[in-house]
Amino acid sequence: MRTQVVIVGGGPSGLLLSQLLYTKGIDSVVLERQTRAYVLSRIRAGVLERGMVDLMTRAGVDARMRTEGIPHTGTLIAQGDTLFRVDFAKHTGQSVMLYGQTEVTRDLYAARDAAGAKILHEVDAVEIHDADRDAPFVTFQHGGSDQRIDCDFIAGCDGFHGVSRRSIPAEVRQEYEKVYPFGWLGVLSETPPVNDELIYANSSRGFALCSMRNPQLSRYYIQCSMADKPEDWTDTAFWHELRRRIPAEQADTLVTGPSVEKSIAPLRSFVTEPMQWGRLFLCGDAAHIVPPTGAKGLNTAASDVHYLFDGLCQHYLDGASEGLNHYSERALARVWKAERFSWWFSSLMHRYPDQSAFDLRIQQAELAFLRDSDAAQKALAENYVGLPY
Ligand code: RFL
Ligand code: PHB
Repeated sequence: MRTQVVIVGGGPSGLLLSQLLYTKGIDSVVLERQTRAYVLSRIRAGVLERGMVDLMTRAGVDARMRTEGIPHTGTLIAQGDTLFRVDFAKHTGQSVMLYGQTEVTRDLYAARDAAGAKILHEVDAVEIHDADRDAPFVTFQHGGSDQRIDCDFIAGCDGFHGVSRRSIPAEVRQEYEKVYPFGWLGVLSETPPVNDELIYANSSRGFALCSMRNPQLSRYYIQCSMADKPEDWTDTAFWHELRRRIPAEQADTLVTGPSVEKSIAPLRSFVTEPMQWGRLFLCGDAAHIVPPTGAKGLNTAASDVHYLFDGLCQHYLDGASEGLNHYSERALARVWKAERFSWWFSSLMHRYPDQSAFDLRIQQAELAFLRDSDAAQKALAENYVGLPY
């Protein structure tokens, strides 16, 4: 088999790239390790930046997002029982869109199906060959047989545990990592959200976040120990703890119900450099991870896809190599700003096991500064709605 671009990984990065390439007549094949049902069962990001919304529009998959997504023009930050709002619209003239990653993925699958795209599920033993030469190829197992696809380029969109990053020789790669000493316990419940905007809460018992997917589906998180297992937390225990971490007024009106999903995510900051090796380009979680505070994971994956799509269009449509040659620098310049913001927002909102009395006072002072300073709120708003591509 032969194609122009082999895309390893059929998560949001891989599907979005393949759909964008299709709009320009560039051929691709997507190789996904899991079943489609499994990919669609993962509950992950919920907030889309303007750049991601624009990419969905360019890919022609924005119709349902436009009717079912909920634009948010601000967010609430709680410090104990006090609450203040950061107004994105006032500070940036922009908003974000509440629309789940699961729905983004579902819309992309529908569009790819309609176009008769080649997406192979349940592929195994994917290996990338000759990415540093002129004629790369990918081998894998599918449906019980060994297969090979020759291509011009390979997009490594296979997430943090994928094969693509590890295909770049260790001596070429530089990795930067910070692991946080806690996780997020997330619950999805078929209950109306406690508030019509998100609430990020810093409490003496640890961080909490009130988010949503739609007017009847809420997503809540609490900071937990990495030693915890989801099954350690009954629904009753979760709701009790959440109530203790959010302001009394919201705790009193919180509607609870059975969880329809419950999981624990670790918090990690990670970047690998470079994001390109010969004809192999890494996108999204394959190249970097952010802690979820600030919802930058999926959005940073989207900006990578934008730069790679731009480079591939230049190559195939204009015969220019500039975009592909500078992919890694362009993507990393924005990645590191998202890393900085996610790290800063995480540091501001969580309780750390080794936090001294001094550290706590500094955290409180920083929150007070954010509450009282227009300039500080503008900086948060600018990062939250998404830095320009
Ligand atoms: P994904 O979504 O991990 O998709 C990668 C795909 O590649 C497949 N794959 C392979 N396929 C073929 N061969 C192999 N060897 C393969 N190895 C892996 C996988 O099955 C998968 O389908 O990466 P992508 O597309 O770059 O998208 C990135 C986003 O998914 C990610 O940044 C966010 O979801 C991060 N994230 C969150 N971000 C937010 O902004 N807000 C959140 O609330 C939020 N919650 C989360 C998250 C990530 C989590 N992970 C990774 C554990 C919660 C969790 C649990
Ligand atoms: C979510 O709705 O899952 C969500 C929202 C905002 C975040 C992280 C996760 O910062």
